Formats: sequence, structure tokens, C-alpha cells
Amino acid sequence: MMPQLALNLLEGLTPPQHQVTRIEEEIEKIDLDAECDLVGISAMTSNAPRAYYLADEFRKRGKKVIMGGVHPSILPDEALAHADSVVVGEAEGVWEQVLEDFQSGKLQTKYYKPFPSLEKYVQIRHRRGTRKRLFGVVPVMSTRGCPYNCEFCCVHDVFGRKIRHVPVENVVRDMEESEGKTFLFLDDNIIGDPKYAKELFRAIKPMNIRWGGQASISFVKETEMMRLAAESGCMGLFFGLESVSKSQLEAMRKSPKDIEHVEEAIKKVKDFGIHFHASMIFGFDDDTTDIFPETLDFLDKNRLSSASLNVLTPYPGTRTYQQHRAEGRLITDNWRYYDHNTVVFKPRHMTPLELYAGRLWAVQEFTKFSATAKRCFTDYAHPLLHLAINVGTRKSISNEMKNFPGVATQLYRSDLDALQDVKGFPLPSLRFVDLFPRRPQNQIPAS
Ligand code: B12
Ligand code: SF4
Repeated sequence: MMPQLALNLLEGLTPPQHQVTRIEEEIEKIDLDAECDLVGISAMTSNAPRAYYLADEFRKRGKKVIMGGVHPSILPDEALAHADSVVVGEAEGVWEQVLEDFQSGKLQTKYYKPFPSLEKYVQIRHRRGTRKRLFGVVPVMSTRGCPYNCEFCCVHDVFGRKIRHVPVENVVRDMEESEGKTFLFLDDNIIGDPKYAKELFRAIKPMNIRWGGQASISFVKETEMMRLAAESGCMGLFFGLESVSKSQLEAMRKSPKDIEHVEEAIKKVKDFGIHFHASMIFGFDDDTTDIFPETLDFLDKNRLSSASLNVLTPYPGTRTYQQHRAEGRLITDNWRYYDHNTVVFKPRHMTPLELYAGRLWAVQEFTKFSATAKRCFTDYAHPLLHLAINVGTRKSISNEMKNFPGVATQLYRSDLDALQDVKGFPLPSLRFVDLFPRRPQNQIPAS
């Protein structure tokens, strides 16, 4: 995976008198007995239990622990049961104070400076070496904040609704100093402020680089925007389309209100040679099991060569969480399952098991070799990107499939029992086909 930008940033914000060791557990082993004065841990919701375990272990060994990142920012009091202090929200403008307070023995329990200026964006010397990871893709960020207000997302609360910018010259400086040739912008919406985005694209055009990022579909509003993005090296963009369901499209502010406009937008993006990666969510209140084949049909019809197929996840700090909690529909409060893949709530028109298995089925169908190969010919512009994303997704879905019986037994026991009562088969022989009795047989794989 790609290096975590948050850790680069924290290192960059740390005054030079301190020595910093940065560890990413995804690729490095953590030494709980390492010599250090202070431990900082970053966590999102799905890895919060692991982060809390590590924090507890470090504290047992007499270390002070500071936590930050999306999950501790939303639930600082929960995090404080495991850490000495929590940085709520962003570290810019706060981190130096944390270190000073720690040194003078006056560490506070919470630090919060909402929506700081981004003039102090990370010093690049700390990002050398990132080129060696994930095909040398270097993470970079140009803005924070999101004006939209999607009910399943916490970004607008944690990072604010107003878009804040890193000065274009700083972005360019950082990109140049990284010596990278391929970049991923981690912005929630790279074109959130169209004027700034165009300025940025003009500035990076002479660098002769390739880049990807995330954008809202309003990207297609201006031909000039698409042209500048393509000319500056944009290979592909990730679009949160979320759903093909009419009611869901109507409810979302960030998308066009009907599928025809979405389809038109896809075509425009592809006409500029930009890879269109669609992100879809299954499990909205109106979704039935028909949503799986409908979504696959949509991807197929629009010749979309890669996609993320997720389940709705009621992350804490979102309206979706509040709603599901108030309605008694959460089936676990173990955060490790809050990962966009596992179903942690009772959907309205399916069982949790149907939603869980339906998504697995959809991803398997979408990434099976024949389907990937067929789509390859629809994406002449970036065949390698297409292949890399699909092969990667196929690999992770195979791992998820291995965990299917374990997760199903753990979380969806009553659904399984009901199925076994009705159909009289044991879990090991459970096939997805058994979960979709209403679907035509020719659309369903045998296992
Ligand atoms: C880029 C991104 C990714 C990239 C990550 C690339 C990389 N290696 O950096 C990719 C595409 C891989 C990804 C994957 C996923 N992501 Co993501 N991702 C983002 C995104 C858009 C930006 C994150 C980022 O790097 N921002 C830039 C850095 C600098 O900001 P930051 O991490 O928040 O750090 C700042 C502060 O939080 C703080 N801070 C952070 N850590 C610490 C630690 C300490 C000690 C201190 C003091 C401060 C501090 O200081 C930093 C500087 O101010 C966010 C949305 C967002 N705006 O946060 C979603 C987001 C974090 N992702 C999310 C999710 C759900 C996922 C996935 C689970 C989705 C999936 N199933 O595929 C996976 C999980 C991957 C994994 N194993 O970790 C959710 C998390 C929700 C939640 N409550 O947990 C978010 C918030 C998106 C959303 N709209 O809901 N993601
Ligand atoms: S547009 Fe994206 S970042 Fe903004 S609120 Fe919606 S899901 Fe979150």
C-alpha cells in the first residue's frame, strides 16, 4: 500500500530537536519495547481496536501515548480510555504545542484547533523513499474540507465544509522534491474549488507527471477543467457515484439526479482519456437484492473497467450511524467490522447475510478473469491501471471469501439458522445461490 501521508505530515511538523521513528504496521513490525519518550498512533474506525491494544501495551510499558486520526477525532473520550491525550481533527497548529506540553509535564487530554491554515504543509524531506511503495506512487494533498454533506460520511464534520488550500507553489515544490513521477492526490474532491484546481493543473502540467485522485461528477461541467486535468497528466479519477438507485441518486447532493446524466458524465470523462473508477455502495434503505445485478449491469453498460463495490457502513459521527443506532439496527459495536466490506447493520429489504454475500458475489462477478479481460478492451487509455486495480481487487476478495464462513457465523448466526431451518443445509455448503432465491438462475454463479 501507499505510505500514510498523516505520518509524513506529523514528522514534518515535528521540530528538529526531536528524533522521530515512523512505523507503518502494514509493512513494518512494531517493537513494543522500543526506546522512546512518546508514542503517537493514528487510527481510522476499522483499526481502532488494534490501535487501542497497542496504546494499552505501550502505556503498560510506561510510555505516554497520543492518538489522532479520524476515529479518535470523532470519539475522543473512547480513545482517552487508552491514550494520555487525543488530537481532535488536524495536527497543523497543534502538534508543536503537544510536544512542548509533554516536555514540560503539562500534557492536556485533548487538543483541538479546528480547520487550521494549510500554509505549513509537510516538508518534503520526510517523504523520500515513498517512491519505493505501490509502484512508486507518491501521496500528495492540495485541499481539505468538503462542501457536501453526505449522510454516511464524517469528512464535513472533521475537516469542515469550507475547502482550504495548500498554496499551489507548495504543492508543486513538494511534488518536485519527492522526485516521484506518479502521484495520488488524497483530496476528497480535487476539483472542489474549480478555480484553484485549474490553477493547480496548469502549474503541474510542465512537470510531465502522471496523477490520479478523487473528484465529484461536477468535474464534467467544464470542458476546460477536463482538458486541463488530462493535459496535466491525469490518468484516472475515483468518483463516488454510490448508487444506481433512483431514490438514492435523488437524495444525494453531489451527484446528478438521474442515471442518464451520470452516464453522460462517464462518457465525457472517458473521452478525455481519463480512467473512470466508480465507487458504489450497497445497502441503502431502498436497496433490495436486485441492487447487485442492477449495479453490475450499469457498470457493464457504461463500460466501466474498474470499480469499488462497498457496503454501507454506519461510521460513528455520521447521520447514518445515528439513524441506525436510534432504530436499533446496529448488529455489532465491534469497530473492527466497520470496514466498508462487512455488514454491521440490519438493512431494510434484505437480511444482513444477503447484503454481505451479495456484495461478495458482485465483486467476484465483476473481477472474474473473463469479465476483467473483456473490459480491458474498453479501456485502451490505461490497460495497466485497469489490470492492476482489477487484479488487486480480485486478490482481496479471495481473502474475504476465505473469511466468509467465520464472519457469517460470528455476525449473522440467526440468518444462517433461519436458512438452515428452511433449506436444511449446513454452513460449509452454503452457496450464494441459496441467498438469492428471487434472482434468475443464469445471473448467479454456482458458488
Ligand atoms: C486517501 C484516503 C484513502 C487512501 C489511503 C492512502 C494512504 N495510504 O494514505 C486509500 C484509498 C488507500 C484509502 C482506503 C481506505 N479508506 Co480512506 N480515505 C482517504 C481520505 C480521502 C484521505 C486520508 C488522508 O490521507 N488524508 C490526509 C492526511 C494527512 O489526513 P489525516 O489522515 O486525517 O491526518 C491528519 C489528522 O487526522 C491528524 N492525525 C492523523 N493521525 C494522527 C496521529 C496523531 C498521533 C496525531 C497527533 C494526529 C493525527 O493529523 C493529520 C494532519 O492534520 C479520507 C477522507 C478524509 N478526508 O480523511 C478517507 C477515509 C479516511 N477513508 C475511509 C475508509 C472507510 C477507507 C477504507 C476502509 C475503505 C475501503 N474499504 O476500501 C480503506 C481502508 C484502508 C486501510 N487499510 O487503512 C474513511 C474512514 C472512516 C472512518 N470513520 O474510519 C474516510 C474518512 C473516508 C470517508 N469519506 O468516510 N483511503
Ligand atoms: S462528497 Fe465525499 S467527502 Fe464529501 S461528504 Fe460526500 S462522501 Fe464525504
